[in-house]
Amino acid sequence: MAIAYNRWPAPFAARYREKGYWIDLPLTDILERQANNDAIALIDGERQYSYRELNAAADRLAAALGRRGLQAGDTALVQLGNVAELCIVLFALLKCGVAPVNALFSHQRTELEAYAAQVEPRLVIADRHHSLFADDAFISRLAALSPALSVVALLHDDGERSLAAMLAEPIDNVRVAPSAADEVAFFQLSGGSTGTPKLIPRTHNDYYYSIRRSVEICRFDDRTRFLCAIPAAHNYAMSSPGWLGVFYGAGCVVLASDPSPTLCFPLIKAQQINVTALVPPAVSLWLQAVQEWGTSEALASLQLLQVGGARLSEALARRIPRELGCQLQQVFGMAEGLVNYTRLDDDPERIFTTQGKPMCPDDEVWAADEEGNPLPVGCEGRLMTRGPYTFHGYYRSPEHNAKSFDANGFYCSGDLIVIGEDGYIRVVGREKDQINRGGEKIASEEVENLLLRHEAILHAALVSMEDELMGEKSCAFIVGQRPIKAVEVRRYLRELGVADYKLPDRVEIVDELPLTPVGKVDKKRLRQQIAERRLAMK
Ligand code: J2J
Repeated sequence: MAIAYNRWPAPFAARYREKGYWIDLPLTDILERQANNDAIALIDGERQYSYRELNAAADRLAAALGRRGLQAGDTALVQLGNVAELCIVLFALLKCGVAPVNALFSHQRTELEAYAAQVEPRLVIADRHHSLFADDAFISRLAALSPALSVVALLHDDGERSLAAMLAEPIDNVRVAPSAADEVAFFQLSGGSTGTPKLIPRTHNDYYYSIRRSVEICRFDDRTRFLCAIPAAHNYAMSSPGWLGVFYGAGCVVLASDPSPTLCFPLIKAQQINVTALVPPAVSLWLQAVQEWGTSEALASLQLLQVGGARLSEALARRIPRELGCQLQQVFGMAEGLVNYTRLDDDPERIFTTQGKPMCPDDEVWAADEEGNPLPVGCEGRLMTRGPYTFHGYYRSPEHNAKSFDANGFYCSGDLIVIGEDGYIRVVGREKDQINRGGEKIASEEVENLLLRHEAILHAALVSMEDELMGEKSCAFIVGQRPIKAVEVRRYLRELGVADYKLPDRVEIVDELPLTPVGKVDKKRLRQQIAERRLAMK
């Protein structure tokens, strides 16, 4: 059975097909069109795969999964880091129509359980080297949440759950098939602003368009040598144009486990990398490294640096071509769909000062006032959008969807933007209750709910505080029944099993939380309070 999701209204789907955005091919086409190509597609440390080998590996795994009864309409929970198996697994799942949630490697029990409860996976693929999967206790917990769970395959396992063994099985005569192009290919993770992390169904048709158009704008081709040093499971790394875009263009992807200069600079030199994608804090670290090491010679092959995921300051933007010796491209995207790019031949001023313009002529983007009415060009408002690759609803979340979309199906991203005469967008703020910690998104409500489960915590509010490196960090204001120390709060959250980046960077114990006239916690005041307190301490 196909996975239920909110479809595009029929007239829109017809138009997107007519205009050639939707081509009714499954995402497996990205790899299969290169099935006889012996060029190197993927490098992970000492291991490398040609297109032919990558496709064959995905075929073998798809057959192994098919043999175990997995089929179109099933779902999977996948948690792998930046390793070759992440790419192989994704294609194998696409080949047999199984739609995965690709959790980030930094995710812990709370996140994975929330995803499992929503998609009820029939399959789990993870890594024994992740603390959650070091033994089988957590797998039993997942099985309790998902009665359908029948297959578990683990990287770095040499027992009966070995992913490597599954990858080595012969194909035999197993027949598998991808899901139809207008069905769900996989779920992307929402940055979120609610208590439970939301999932975004993405179809083959919409996602394939976003990849092809990104490849066109960023001019990826068979000479592209892309370093993937941001989490490969993230939408940015997968599709803007990301590693899927590189594969579409028949270039080469080199994986790195993190964006640190000590790891990446030698890789860039050794692999003659010409394009990579970063978040702003990593850019700061790269600039600092070049300054300290006194040369950008290691980066000589690098031509294009994409920066996105969080606001890039104009000052930092201007330093990129000067100090790193490459061109900058700003990318303002979201896992829900819409992606904006500065164009490669744009005037440098535009590249330094805007977050680009929508990639598709049929992306409808406007700024709304508080009543949801369109504002004139140049005015600050809420980003509203719909288009051929922007979703129409979070998975199984009718109530939240009712708030996130207007009556005409426009999605409200929660970003505050200004759209210029020329259609270029500047991101100037945010309305959603979320903290953007250097590209990693924290839904305040999710952390607050976890804090409130502590026996001594009466009220909790998580707000952002400015940070030079990360852009934003998080501060938890807590009203307790007794004095609680910051370390206790963090230890508590860690024990509950939440990703490290969600742990409050700072904890403020207060007697009460300020309220707005309508009785909601006044987060604006809290943000001011913490800013003033930190200023006074300097
Ligand atoms: C300011 N804020 C930005 C930018 C994202 C490409 C690039 C990024 C993402 C991503 C992505 C920003 N300046 N340049 O999926 O395909 C903030 C906005 C946005 C939210 C989306 C892609 N680029 N943001 O970051 O789903 O607030 O996707 O709504 O993780 O990140 O976050 P996410």
